[in-house]
Amino acid sequence: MSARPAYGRWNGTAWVYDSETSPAIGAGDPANDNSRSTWGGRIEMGAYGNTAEASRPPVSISGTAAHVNLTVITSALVSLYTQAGTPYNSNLSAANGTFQFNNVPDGSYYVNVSKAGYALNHTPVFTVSAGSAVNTGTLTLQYYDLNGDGMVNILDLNSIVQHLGEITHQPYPVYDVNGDGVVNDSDLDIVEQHLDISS
Ligand SMILES: [Ca+2]
Ligand SMILES: [Ca+2]
Repeated sequence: MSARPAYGRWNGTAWVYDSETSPAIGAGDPANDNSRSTWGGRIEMGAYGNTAEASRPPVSISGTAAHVNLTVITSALVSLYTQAGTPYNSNLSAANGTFQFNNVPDGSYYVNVSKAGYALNHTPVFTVSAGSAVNTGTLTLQYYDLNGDGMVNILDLNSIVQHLGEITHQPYPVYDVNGDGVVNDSDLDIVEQHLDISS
């Protein structure tokens, strides 16, 4: 059990990347049967090295969901899709807005973030390969359901009208949907373009 994996190994709390690669694998004890090694679910990596699956490095994709003013958004639905649009995995953003997908196979993907009352956002397609740790950065979402009744409707437009001209304040500029610091016609226009988005 002295051989290390080609790229990454789980040390109990995080993936560790060793500088040694294939030579260490080739030097592994031939008595170790690695033919059944699988990639993905295994944390205890006692045997590795002689299969493509075993030597595949872990890939992680992470990022943050936030409002346009960068206030984090918790419990946003974060979905990882293949380039072809096939869902691969999904998760909810954490209390600090972050999300992460681990052990993603090599390939091309995009990340979609959505939450009720918000317009969805997604990343461009990006490609991950051997040992990648991709951070998508902050994905911002526009909030349209201003009164929180589950629909983007005339009531939301009315609420903006009632606050027109107000300088917005932290932490959450409810009526300043485009985050430019003031409640204005631009906010009305945006919400109007997204009427009837339901939760
Ligand atoms: Ca509403
Ligand atoms: Ca505004």
